Amino acid sequence: MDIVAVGDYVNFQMNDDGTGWIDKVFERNNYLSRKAPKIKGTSFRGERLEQIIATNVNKLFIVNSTIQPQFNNRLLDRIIVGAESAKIEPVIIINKIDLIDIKEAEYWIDIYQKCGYKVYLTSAKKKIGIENLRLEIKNSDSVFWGASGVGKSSLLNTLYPELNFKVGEISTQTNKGTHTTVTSVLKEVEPGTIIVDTPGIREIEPYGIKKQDLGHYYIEFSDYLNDCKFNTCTHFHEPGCIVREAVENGDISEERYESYLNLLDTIEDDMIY
Ligand SMILES: Nc1nc2c(ncn2[C@@H]2O[C@H](COP(=O)(O)OP(=O)(O)OP(=O)(O)O)[C@@H](O)[C@H]2O)c(=O)[nH]1
Ligand SMILES: [Mg+2]
Ligand SMILES: [Zn+2]
Repeated sequence: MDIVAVGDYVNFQMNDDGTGWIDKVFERNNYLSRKAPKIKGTSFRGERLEQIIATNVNKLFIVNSTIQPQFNNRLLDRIIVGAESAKIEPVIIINKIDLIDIKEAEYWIDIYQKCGYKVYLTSAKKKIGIENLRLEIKNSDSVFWGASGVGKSSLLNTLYPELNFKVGEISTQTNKGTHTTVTSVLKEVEPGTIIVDTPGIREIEPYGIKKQDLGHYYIEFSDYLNDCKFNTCTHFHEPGCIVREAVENGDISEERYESYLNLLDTIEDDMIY
C-alpha cells in the first residue's frame, strides 16, 4: 500500500532550498483503491498490490461519457463497488450529452436511479447540468474518476475555470481517450470544497473483496441477501438464492446482475485477506 497518497494530511518540514520531507502521515478516514494494473513493479510475490486513488474523500464522482468513449456499464459498476466498499458516496455523471439524443441514455439512467444513485447529465462543452453539479460538489471532498477521455478534466475546468487543467483528444481510431491527465491533482476550489482530478483508467479490479461479500456492494441486492438459503451464497448457482429470484422477477436489473457475475468471476476463490 502507498505510504502517502493524494488526500492524506501530513506534517512536513521545508529546507531553505525548497526541498523538504514529510515527517508524519495522519490516519486516513477512508480511501479509494483498486488492484494495481498488471504492469511491472506492481506485484509482490505474485500478488497484485493495492493502488490508492485518493484518501479522505466523501464523494466519488464517476464520470462516464455517452459515446466517444462509449458508455461502459461494467466499468461503472466496478467503480461503484470500489466506492461502496470504501464507504464513499458514489455519484454518477453522464457527460457529453450534447452528442446523443437523451432518450438513448434513459435506459441506463433508469437502472441507476432505481438503485438509489444520483445521476447527473452534463455537457462540459455546451455547459449543460453544470450548476446542479456545482451544488452537489459544494462543501465536500470529492474525487473524479472514470475512463480516459470521458471529460473529467473538462468538467472541472467548466466548473472552476481557474483550474485550467490540460484536456486531451479522443483517438479517432479507438474512440477512447489518450490518457491526458497523468497524475492526480488535489485543489481547494472554494473554502471547504476540495476536488481531486485523476488519470483515466482502462480497467478496474476492486482490491480485497471476497466472493461472498461482493453482493453487499451491489446495494439493490441488500433487500434480498439475508433471505438466501446459504449465508455464504454468492448468488450464482446456489439453490435457494433469493437474489437470483429477484432478477427473474425483474426486481433487480439483469444488466446489474450480469455485471455482478462478470466481476464475481474475476475474484479468486481462495482469496484471503
Ligand atoms: N462533445 C463533447 N466533448 C467533450 C465534453 N467534455 C469533454 N469533451 C472532450 O473530450 C475530450 C477528452 O476530455 P478530457 O477532459 O481530457 O477527458 P479526461 O476524462 O480528463 O481524460 P484523461 O485525463 O485522459 O483521463 C476532449 O477533446 C474534450 O474536449 C462534452 O461534454 N461534450
Ligand atoms: Mg483528465
Ligand atoms: Zn443468493
